[in-house]
Amino acid sequence: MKLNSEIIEKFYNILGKENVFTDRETLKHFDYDATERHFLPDIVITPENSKQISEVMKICYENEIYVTPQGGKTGLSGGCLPVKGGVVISFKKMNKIIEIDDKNLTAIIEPGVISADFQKAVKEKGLFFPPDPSSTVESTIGGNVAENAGYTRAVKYGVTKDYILGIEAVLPNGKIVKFGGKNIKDVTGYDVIRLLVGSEGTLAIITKIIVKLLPLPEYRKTLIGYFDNMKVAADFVANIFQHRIIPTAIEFMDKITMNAVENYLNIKLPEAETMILVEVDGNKASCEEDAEKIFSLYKKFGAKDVKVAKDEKEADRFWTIRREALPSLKAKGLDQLEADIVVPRYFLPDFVEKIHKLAENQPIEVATYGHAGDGNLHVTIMYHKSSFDELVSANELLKKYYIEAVKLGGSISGEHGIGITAAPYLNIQLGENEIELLKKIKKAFDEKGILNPGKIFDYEE
Ligand code: LAC
Ligand code: ZN
Repeated sequence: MKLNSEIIEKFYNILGKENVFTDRETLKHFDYDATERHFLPDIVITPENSKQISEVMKICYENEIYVTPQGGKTGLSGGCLPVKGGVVISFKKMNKIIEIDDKNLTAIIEPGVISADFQKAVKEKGLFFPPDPSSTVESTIGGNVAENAGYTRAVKYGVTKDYILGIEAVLPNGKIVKFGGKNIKDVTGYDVIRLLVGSEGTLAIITKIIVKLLPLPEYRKTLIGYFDNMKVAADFVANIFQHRIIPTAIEFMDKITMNAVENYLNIKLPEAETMILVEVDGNKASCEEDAEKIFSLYKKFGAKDVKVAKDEKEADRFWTIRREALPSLKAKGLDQLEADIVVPRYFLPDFVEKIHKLAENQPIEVATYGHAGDGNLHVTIMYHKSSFDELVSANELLKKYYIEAVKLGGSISGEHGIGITAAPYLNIQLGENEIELLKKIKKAFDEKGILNPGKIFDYEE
């Protein structure tokens, strides 16, 4: 059913007029994410608490109105896009850090908290929340939880799901549920928390999050180096692990990405096939020791321009080169398809080689960068939409990449989610039985299919 004035009136009563928007100008601020696709919602609401969301959902459930939760709009798979219109729930006003408990090492936060703000708040207390995606200054914790965001520290610290101890959520029918708490251990009933984390806002609307914190590592050491051969770089990476060192991050960028970063940041990088950044953290002595070993491994494997950051400022400069990969490629101004592929870590160079081979003789440019330590690479296919040939080959290539990844035992998404961009390819990785089970789970939460429709399954352009 479409929204009508009677329903909007009810929203005014629940939320107050100041939290309900129907004018086109405002709606346009909520119609996109980092995929740069646009879908206009019919109405945007900015609730202030879970009770209001519950009341709104009861109305939407009864009237079968589509609802899409939305965080910082930095997603790369379209997870927060209202592809079928309806209501967008923005968490702008549910952005409070309710508590940082330094005795239990936990925090309670609302989903609209900006990741970087939370990072800062815990750091000030000498604590640490490892999940910190590249989009940290804009993305919200709720979005990170919904997408089970990865980030650069996953090699050592795991991904977002490893830090979520408790969740409060509103079901599509308006009922409020709570699972978990501050406990490190809890096996009561099914692990609904794990199910909701990474469910891309399709099962329930997360309204409160309890996270686990760690003590802030006292020290970090960041190194950067460049290789002429990606396979050698992979052997270098494997060797770090063989020396029983688990770095905090191992990041890479190929030549095309490096060139884009050079242009975007107006800097000069060494001529090479690939850049590898390695960071270790922990206590000072062990960091120094590990950094020394890693430095000699860079050298042993023939890397050039190897540098160990002298101080925090220099470390941040190394990180900027890597963090700016995505905006630098976007700045090239071409149409893009993006894939967020994972393969077992050591197969990464074989896969990158395959990617470039498949793109040979195509009127298309393909760049790769990402998290070498996780075998997680972001593939950016750049083309001109206006050319039918390029459009067709870009889409064919994307599909081939997914097929090759799965052949290697990989996955079609490591950290960006399936959303709408990877939805047409879900059956490359999952079989009929698996998809059937996922659909039953969706139905158990959302029998009318009103919550975040068109995601993960059956998306059609
Ligand atoms: C990154 C984002 C795009 O790794 O996932 O920079
Ligand atoms: Zn990434």
